[in-house]
Amino acid sequence: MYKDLLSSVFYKFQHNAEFRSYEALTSGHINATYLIKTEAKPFYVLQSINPKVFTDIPNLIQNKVRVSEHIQQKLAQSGGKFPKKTALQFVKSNSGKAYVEDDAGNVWNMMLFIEGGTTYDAVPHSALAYEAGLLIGEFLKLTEDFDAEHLVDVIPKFHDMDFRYHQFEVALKSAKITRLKASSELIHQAKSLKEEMHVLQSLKAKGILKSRVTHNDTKISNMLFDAEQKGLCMIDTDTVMPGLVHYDFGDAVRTICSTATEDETDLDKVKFNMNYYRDFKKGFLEMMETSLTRTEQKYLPLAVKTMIFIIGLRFLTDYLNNDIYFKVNYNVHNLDRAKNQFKLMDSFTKQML
Ligand code: GN1
Ligand code: MG
Repeated sequence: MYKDLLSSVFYKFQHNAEFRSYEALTSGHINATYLIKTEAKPFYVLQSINPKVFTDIPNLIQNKVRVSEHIQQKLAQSGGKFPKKTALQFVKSNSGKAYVEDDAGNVWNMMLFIEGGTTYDAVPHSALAYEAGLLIGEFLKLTEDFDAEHLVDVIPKFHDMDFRYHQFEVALKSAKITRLKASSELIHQAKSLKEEMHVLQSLKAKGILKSRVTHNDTKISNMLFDAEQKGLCMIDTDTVMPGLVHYDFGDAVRTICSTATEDETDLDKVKFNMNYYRDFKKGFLEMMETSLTRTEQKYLPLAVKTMIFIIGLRFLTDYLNNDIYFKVNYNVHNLDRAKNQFKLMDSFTKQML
């Protein structure tokens, strides 16, 4: 059945390919994504965007397409200066649009599948942390001359601490007693860190830290590497919007420097790997050092703590709200994810700040 739906959506896009089979790509928490296998290569990636999370899907897709085209152009003009080899390529619909709607009103977009690309859920060794630093640094470098004004804020205040903290406080008021009890320790920690976790936000509000084009979801599984473990491109650009460089730096470190995945429930396994941090930062600064102000550089370590905190806080808030945002596989999945993030933050703080 689902095959029929995917096939019918697939043929609404411009190509001469023949649909053969599909595979669900399940690593994301938000959208539904499928690899479409065709009779001959290239294969395609077909994705339906979650309308509960993204309310302005046409503009979301336009953001992604524009940024990808910009990167493609820059790579073509750079004469091999950048190690990154490619950017996402979106396919137009038969009527020339960037997306199609199915009969149920779901909105789909499609990309060419990048052959030979691999993603990781955890970093296996230091060299990959360094390559990841180059890759995200390069993404920011290649987009720094793209006018962020041309991007629509698809999720306004996405990494805004006031907004996320307010959502947490609202959730506290309506949460079930059982869920409040189960998360009481984390709630206490979140409250005690409130002030420190607003520092970046207030520097932004004062104009001391400036917005630029940012990816906003730089977890390791959103980075594509080739067979030699060199960076190919950043994927999942749904949240490309104006933001602070700290968001992308901190969010990348959050998953790259953890000794376990976000879903690990054995907290003894969750630690912050300082060697990976040094190597990631080295790669990142090789690309970005000349673009960053002194103040921006000074706040990179705090960005790490802040981004681990904000994602942990969002998992906790969603747990308190009875799991209405992130996909969950079991009752305390979001609580486990929040505990995992708070443990990681603690390990980072003890070693670094
Ligand atoms: C979500 O797109 P996906 O599932 O990789 C979330 C990110 C979180 C991430 C945590 C739009 O990312 O902000 O960091 O989960 N994306 C959105 O794994 O909320
Ligand atoms: Mg995402």
